[in-house]
Amino acid sequence: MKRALITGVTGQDGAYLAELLLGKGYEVHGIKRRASSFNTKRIDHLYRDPHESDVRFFLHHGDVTDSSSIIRIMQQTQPDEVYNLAAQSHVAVSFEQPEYTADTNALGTLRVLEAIRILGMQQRTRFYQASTSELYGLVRETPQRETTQFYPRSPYAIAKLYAYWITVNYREAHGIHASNGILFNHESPVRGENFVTRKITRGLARIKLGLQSCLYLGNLDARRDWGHARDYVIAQWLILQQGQPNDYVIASGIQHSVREFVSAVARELEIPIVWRGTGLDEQGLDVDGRVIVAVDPRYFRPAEVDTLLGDSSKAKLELGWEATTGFDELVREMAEADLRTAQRDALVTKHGYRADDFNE
Ligand code: NDP
Ligand code: GDR
Repeated sequence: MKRALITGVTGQDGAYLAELLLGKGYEVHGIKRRASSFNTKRIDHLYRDPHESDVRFFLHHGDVTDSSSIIRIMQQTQPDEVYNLAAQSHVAVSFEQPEYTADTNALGTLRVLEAIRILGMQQRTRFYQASTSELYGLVRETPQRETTQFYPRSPYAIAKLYAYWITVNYREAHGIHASNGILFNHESPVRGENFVTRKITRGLARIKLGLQSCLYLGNLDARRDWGHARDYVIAQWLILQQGQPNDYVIASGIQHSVREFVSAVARELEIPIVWRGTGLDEQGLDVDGRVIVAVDPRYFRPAEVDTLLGDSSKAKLELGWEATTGFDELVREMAEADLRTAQRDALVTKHGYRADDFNE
């Protein structure tokens, strides 16, 4: 039985990856952070009482800013594969917490690689690094591929640049099977609520049911290459199954603007939107002329990544990987999930309770 260790197991990708690996018969160990409230909502369906038989999913308290916890967990679990997904993953937040972001995203990666080296596991343990299309930032070539020059535009991306290169360095210097997946934006119904796609599906679903009056967004002209997290974790696994370590762009190859994402969700939820204004004064009005979407400059970033579009031909050729969930299907799945949650919240509110009282 293969054994995997996932840092960031409580996040969007961690949850999909743990489910994928358990389905493939792996024993899966995940690192979770101690928090004052439950942070395992995305993986609770996978967790079983350790007293039951045939339990293959285990959680360990740890933090990638804390070397000793990483070394201890690595030593205890002796994984064949390590997926380093832990990160302060919000680009806008990284401008407010640049030092913490660097500690987690850059040095955190170094600490995981060092744990492999210190414990002498270079020959046994394969390493996957969650690299990102944000490395391309101010794009030098379209579409972006593995050879495109990096130009990071945020503390988040600059920390991830270090993580990318330290992964390459440990491969070349210490012979570790260490690879980067340069993943473009990928989303799902369990995407964090403050990333733009989920903010839109959740916001418009709540507006439809009268739980919220307006959705405030930042740059509606930003263009992204959006795919589904379920497809993208398959690429993460495939990368570690290759004979040789390497770096791969993982993308859908299709690009949409934030405004187009809003329109697609509105269509799906049958809320007709008319757009008025341009840039700062941009508004989306419903059929009765009410403002249901508005630009709030507070969501603009000090330096923006305007456009990203990936070319994953190398992954197709060498891994046999392709994105299978299209944009419309992604929008539908996310909008339907948030509509169901909004319907439940509306019912609870109607009966005089607070929706939060019923959230697990
Ligand atoms: P999430 O923000 O959903 O998950 C991040 C995970 O990292 C959470 O489990 C979080 O724990 C954990 N974490 C944060 N800080 C620490 C720390 N100091 N020590 C240990 N764990 C920590 O991100 P995604 O699942 O969307 O992304 C996974 C990885 O892939 C990230 O590294 C991200 O930067 C990268 N990436 C994501 C892309 C995307 O479009 N989703 C695209 C390209 C790269 P907690 O739950 O306690 O907060
Ligand atoms: P991104 O994702 O920064 O690409 O990073 P996000 O969804 O936060 O932003 C995408 C684009 O939408 C614009 N935008 C808004 N963004 C947010 N969050 N909130 C808003 O209200 C809003 N309005 C407009 C942003 O300016 C941006 O241009 C994600 C993360 O998952 C990273 O960890 C990952 O590395 C990259 O994707 C690939």
